[in-house]
Amino acid sequence: MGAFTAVLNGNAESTYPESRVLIIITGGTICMQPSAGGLVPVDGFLEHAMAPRPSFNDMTERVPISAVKDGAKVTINSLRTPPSSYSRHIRYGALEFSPLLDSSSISSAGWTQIASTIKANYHLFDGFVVLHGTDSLSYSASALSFMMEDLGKPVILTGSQASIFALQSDAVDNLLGSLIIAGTFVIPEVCLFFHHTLFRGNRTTKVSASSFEAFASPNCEPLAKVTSLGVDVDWSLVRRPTKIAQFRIASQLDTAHVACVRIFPGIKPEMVDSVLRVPGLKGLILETFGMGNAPAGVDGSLTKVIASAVERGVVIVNVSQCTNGFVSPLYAPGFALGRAGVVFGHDLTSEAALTKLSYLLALPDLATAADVAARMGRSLRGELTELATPSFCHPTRDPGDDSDSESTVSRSGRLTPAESAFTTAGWAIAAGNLPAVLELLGSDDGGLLQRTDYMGNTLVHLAAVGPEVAVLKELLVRGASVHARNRADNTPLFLAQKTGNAGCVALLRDAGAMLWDGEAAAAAGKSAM
Ligand code: ASN
Repeated sequence: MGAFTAVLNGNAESTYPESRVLIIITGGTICMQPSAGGLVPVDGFLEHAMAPRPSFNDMTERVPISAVKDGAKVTINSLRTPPSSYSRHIRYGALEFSPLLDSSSISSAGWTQIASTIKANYHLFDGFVVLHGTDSLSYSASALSFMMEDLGKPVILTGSQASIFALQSDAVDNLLGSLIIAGTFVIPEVCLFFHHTLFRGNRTTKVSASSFEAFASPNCEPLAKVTSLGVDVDWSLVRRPTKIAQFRIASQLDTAHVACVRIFPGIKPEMVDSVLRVPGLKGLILETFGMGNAPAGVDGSLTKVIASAVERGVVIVNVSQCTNGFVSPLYAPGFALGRAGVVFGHDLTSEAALTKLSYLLALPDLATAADVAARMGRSLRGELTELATPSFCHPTRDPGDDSDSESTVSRSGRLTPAESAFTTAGWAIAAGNLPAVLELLGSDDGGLLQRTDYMGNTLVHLAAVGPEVAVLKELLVRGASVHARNRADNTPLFLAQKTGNAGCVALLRDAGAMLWDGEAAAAAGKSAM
């Protein structure tokens, strides 16, 4: 049966490859139903909400898949979507929290459970979708972004404003969009997907209690948007690991010794002082006016309270009550806070500031408050804009010149400069010519690492079977993914292993690459590229 017929029928003979995604269900409105005591989450989401819907289930044979639950290897039911416009099925299984929660009850224990579940299943899936209530979704997305280090696969949090069982709901769009993105694009960040938009999770804030457009990312453009034409990813914004390191998690956050105070006109210094003197308090998020201003108090009494807490070792972080913009010591009140030792949180959201502080306070290697304060002001996961000075630059390209756009290729049939750079890089990789590869990468804006050849091979696939390990290393430290799959569904590690390229196998493994159970065995005797 041809691929075209398979798309129409979506049956078992489909020739399209499958990605694997694990859905971690924590609760939230998306899986709620009415009860005598109000809306409550109900279990069995995969069977009751997804299996009956054709967009989530192409009705082919159910294949049991492996997963890890509570530290034990288990076999779970899976379903798969019909092929997407990216010619892939997404096969997925689900692990449900017990009990399922309204997200107002999710705290650092829940974040630890989500992060540990992803860590335990990391080698078994291409991406992860976390179903979560919307109320504390931005806190969880921010917390998880800090807990996950050298993440190489997509982790997408989503939920909905109305239950999936309601007639009119945003649930199907949010869940399907998350599944397709997690199974199609190597966006190695903790993201939040809502209302057709993929955000960096730690930049988001819930802006509506009822609208389907519930989240905003006021200081960072979306990473991707879903349109009628597909998913438009802004690769220039996507962060990628640039270290040769394996994925790991920080399993604890210290939310027990932090607080958040919102400054208001007439706030009493004693009030702030009493919070700052809560036994064991180590950090405070101060939500200030505008660009970071707070009243000094009579004779500078509030400033003194703050300075004295900083001297006692409390880390105080200044963030703005405005959703858009950043804090700076531009005005005298903000300047005074800076002199009192308050850290400027640039354009951090309160959610990101609070969870980042909790993360840093739990790190064993940060000994002093000064160490924590220094890291608070720097970007760890793209959560703040380090250079928060307004800038202006003229467009560098003549608007009439579309010579490097995708559309030019299809119209003229000629190779674009980006395509010929990819081809040249492919030859240089095959020849093990490191200087030539370096030269091409040096003049590239990151687009080369995203491109593929007609078989879906990235430059990492090509380098994995090339003669020069140093070339592969250069690609990886520039943020190229070890997890991308080509059209034959193979990763660079699979190809390196198949061709017996031991140096590349070792380097790819050091950089976090891994093979699924049985993948290596399945490779034997098959043409890979
Ligand atoms: N109260 C719900 C929750 O956060 C709200 C929602 O999911 N839309 O769990």
